[in-house]
Amino acid sequence: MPDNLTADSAEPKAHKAGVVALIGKPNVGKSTLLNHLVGQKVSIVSNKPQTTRRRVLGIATAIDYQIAFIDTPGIHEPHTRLGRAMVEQARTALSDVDLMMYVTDISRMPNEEDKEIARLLKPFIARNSEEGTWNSELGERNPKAPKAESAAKAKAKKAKVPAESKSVPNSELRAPNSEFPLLLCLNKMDILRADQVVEHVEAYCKLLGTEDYMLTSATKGSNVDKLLEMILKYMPEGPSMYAEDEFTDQSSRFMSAELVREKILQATRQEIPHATAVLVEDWEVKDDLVHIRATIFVEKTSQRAILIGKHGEFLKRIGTQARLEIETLIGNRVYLELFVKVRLDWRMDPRVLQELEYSE
Ligand SMILES: Nc1nc2c(ncn2[C@@H]2O[C@H](COP(=O)(O)OP(=O)(O)O)[C@@H](O)[C@H]2O)c(=O)[nH]1
Ligand SMILES: [Mg+2]
Repeated sequence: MPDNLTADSAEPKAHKAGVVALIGKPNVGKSTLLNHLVGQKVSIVSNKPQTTRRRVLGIATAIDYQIAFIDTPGIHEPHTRLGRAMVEQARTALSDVDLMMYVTDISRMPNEEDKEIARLLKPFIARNSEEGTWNSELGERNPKAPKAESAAKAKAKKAKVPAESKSVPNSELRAPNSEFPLLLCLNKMDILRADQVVEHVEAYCKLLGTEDYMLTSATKGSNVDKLLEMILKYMPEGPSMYAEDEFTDQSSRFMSAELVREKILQATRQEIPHATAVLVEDWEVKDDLVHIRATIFVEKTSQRAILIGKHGEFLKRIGTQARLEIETLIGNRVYLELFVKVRLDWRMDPRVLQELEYSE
C-alpha cells in the first residue's frame, strides 16, 4: 500500500445541492437574510409588512455546493386577491424542498400569527428520531416522550401506516405527502435583550418542536456563515441545478420594477405601500444606454399626488435611487422614466395581477 494513501489524505468534498424554503411572518427579515446568503440583492426589503409579493428564488453557489432558497410572501390571512395569490405562492413553496427554514424575529415572543404558522407547518415537519414527539391534540411537543417511541412513530409514518390517524380528529394534523426537516433561524439578535434570550429561544423551540436553531442578525450579517453551515448539513449530495453565475430566476425587468417599488415602500407610509404596484412597460437598449419605461400604479388620485410630489421632486428622488441600483443589477447605464397612474382596485383584478407577475 503506497504510504501517501493515509486516512487523512484530502478527498474532494462531495458536491451538495438542494432547495431551502424560507418561511415566516412578514417583516422578520427573510428577504434581508436571503440577500446575504446569496451575496446579491434578489429580494427587496422594507420595514412594511408584505413587501415580498411573490415567490423569489435566490441561488447561492460555491465550489462545493449550490443552494436554491425560496423566499415566500408571508403566510397571513388573505383579504384581497393579491393576498390570496401571495399565500398560494407560500404554500406551493412547501411542495418540494430539502429543508424548511422558519425565520422569526427573536426580539419578540411568538404571537398568534406565529402559532398559526406553526399550526400550518406542522403537517409538513418531518419528525426524526432525534426529536421528541408531537402531542397531536395539544399541538405541542411532548418532551417526556421516550426516544424509542418517537423513532417507531417516524418509521410508521414512513411506511405509510396510518398508526396515528385514528386518534387525530383534525385532518390538517395528518401528514401530507411530503415532510421536511425544519431549521429555526432566530433573526434580529442584535435587538434582542440579554435578559430575554433564554425565554424567547425556548418559546420558539417549543412552538416549532425543534432545538435546531441559529441566532442571526441579517442586517449585520452576524452568524449567517454559521447558519449556512447548518443548512449544508441538510443538503443532499448532487450536481448543481443552475449555472454558476445565475443568482435568481427573476427577469431583470421584474427585478427593476421591484427596485422601484422598494424605493417607494422605503419612502412612504400608511396605505401607499399596499396600494402601489410597478410595471416595466418598455425596455430598450439604445447605444450603450438601457432605456426603461415603468408605470407606478396607485389606487387614488391623492396617492398619485404624494408619489409625484411638489414639482415632481418625490418621483425624481425615487427614480434616481432605483436607477442606481438597477445599473448595479444589470451592469449598464440606465435611463429610467417613471409614470404614475391611478388604477382603482388593481389588487382585486386578476388580469392586472397577472400582468404584474404577482400570480401565475
Ligand atoms: N435590527 C434588525 N433588523 C432587521 C434584521 N433583518 C432584517 N431587519 C429589518 O426588518 C425589516 C424587514 O426585513 P425584510 O427582509 O423585508 O423582512 P421579510 O418581510 O421577512 O422579508 C427591514 O426593515 C430590515 O432592515 C436584523 O437582523 N436586525
Ligand atoms: Mg420579504
